[in-house]
Amino acid sequence: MKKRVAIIGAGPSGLAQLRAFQSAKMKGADIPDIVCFEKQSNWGGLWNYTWRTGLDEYGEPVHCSMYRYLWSNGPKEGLEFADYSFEEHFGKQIASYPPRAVLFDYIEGRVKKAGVRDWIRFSTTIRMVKYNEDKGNFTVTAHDLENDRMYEEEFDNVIVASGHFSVPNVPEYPGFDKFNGRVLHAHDFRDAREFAGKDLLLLGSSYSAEDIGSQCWKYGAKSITVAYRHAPMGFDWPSNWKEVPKLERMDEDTAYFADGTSKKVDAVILCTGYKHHFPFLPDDLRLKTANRLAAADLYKGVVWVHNPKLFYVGMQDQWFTFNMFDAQAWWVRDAIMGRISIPADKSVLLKDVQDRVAGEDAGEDAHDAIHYQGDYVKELIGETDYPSFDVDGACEAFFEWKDHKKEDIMAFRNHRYRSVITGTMAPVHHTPWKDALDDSMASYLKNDAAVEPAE
Ligand code: FAD
Ligand code: NA7
Repeated sequence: MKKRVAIIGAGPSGLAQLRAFQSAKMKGADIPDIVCFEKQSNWGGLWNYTWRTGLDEYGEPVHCSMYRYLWSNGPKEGLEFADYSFEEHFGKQIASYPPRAVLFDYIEGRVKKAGVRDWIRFSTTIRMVKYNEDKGNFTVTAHDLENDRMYEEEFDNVIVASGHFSVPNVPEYPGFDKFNGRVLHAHDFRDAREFAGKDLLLLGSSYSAEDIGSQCWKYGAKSITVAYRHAPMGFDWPSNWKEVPKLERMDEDTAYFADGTSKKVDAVILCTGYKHHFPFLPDDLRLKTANRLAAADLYKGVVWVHNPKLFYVGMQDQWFTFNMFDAQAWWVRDAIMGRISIPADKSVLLKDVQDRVAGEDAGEDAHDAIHYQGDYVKELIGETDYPSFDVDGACEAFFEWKDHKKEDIMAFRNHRYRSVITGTMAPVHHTPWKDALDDSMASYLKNDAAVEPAE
């Protein structure tokens, strides 16, 4: 009997897993039967944009946390697939910070080429996964949303690739209930134009605060005030942008901060992060971790230490994204296919997790963190047949990116980097980011700048 493998989620991580198995099949391997369950009607995960917020047409929580006008927040040279370059997909090199639609097209291009769409059951939410001690396998309960039908199937392995930037962390502050304006979480933010001419308060000091604030600034917000809990982001912000210490309370129209200052605002956007949330997993299978590079309880960052037949892909905080998911997916594939053996002694698995946590904790800054995750990617790739690529070169792109942000936070997306896959330098984008209001793929790809050849 062939093994049966369930993959939960067809976002970049789940798609990496499908591509990993398909690539083994293409090379003649006898791969397990694969079923990928995806609750949305299309693939792409967070990159599959919807205008919807709250609940979808079936009453399911909307997965999407992305918004209109979202451009990549890091250089594409840090995430390029080693087996499918941007040049292969677009027929030319493109600028370094593509908008969402362009990256969606790129993600989709690889899996269309691989021909794995039939392996996915769309509009199907996983409701429960249980481990059967007697049979040594899992029972997966799925809900076919279109036909409103629940059913169970058994699998030898389950791979959780359901993402962890979808279920919002929503704190409450005194006075939110009295505030006359809108209070929303970044997860429900969709269109910056809604806030043109408004005074905005954002809570948080990480990527969402930086980018949603920047979007609102770009599309005409009157002012941006960002309240940080521990430390400010510290960029050289435009004149109508201020960082202030922690929010203490609000009244009908004013926010009061820990330094005694206050600001009249029209709306509050909670850029307060996300929760790892797996309502379909019982206690013995459910990952509980902080959003960090060394996730809890995952041997090699992917194997559930308490039951090594269960895997998680993409659960770490992310400098590297698509190429790290690939490294993980290739490794998980090989573990399932018996090409890599997982130590039977649980203490070895736990020690591996402990060492990874200590390794991350020993780092002092973002530079160390980038190297740490780069080394992790190298480690996994080194144990599989995923095409090796210049991971250190990708780290360099991240270091430059950090410097460019420090130089000018509203202009870092005007820079370009060299592909570590093809060696080609990206062209300069035709329009500075702050002036490029049209984020469509057609507009972005209208780039006729000459491509510099590889060195
Ligand atoms: P997701 O993309 O979240 O996909 C998970 C999939 O699982 C979804 O399709 C979901 O519908 C499905 N699913 C969930 N639960 C179930 C269930 N019970 N049953 C069936 N299916 C289920 N990364 C970058 O590289 N560059 C960026 O610029 C960037 N910007 C970002 C901006 C925002 C606002 C956010 C939130 C994230 C951003 N990211 C960015 C990081 C992002 O996490 C990754 O790029 C990537 O989407 C993660 O892929 P994933 O497959 O692990 O998770
Ligand atoms: P992050 O990176 O997890 O950051 C969450 C931020 O929210 C962080 O600055 C936290 O402050 C802050 N936070 C969390 N809880 C609170 C409360 N209760 N009050 C105030 N501030 C709080 O999430 P992001 O959404 O920015 O980024 C997630 C992904 O989306 C990322 O990978 C991007 O690619 C896009 P702290 O620093 O802990 O003081």
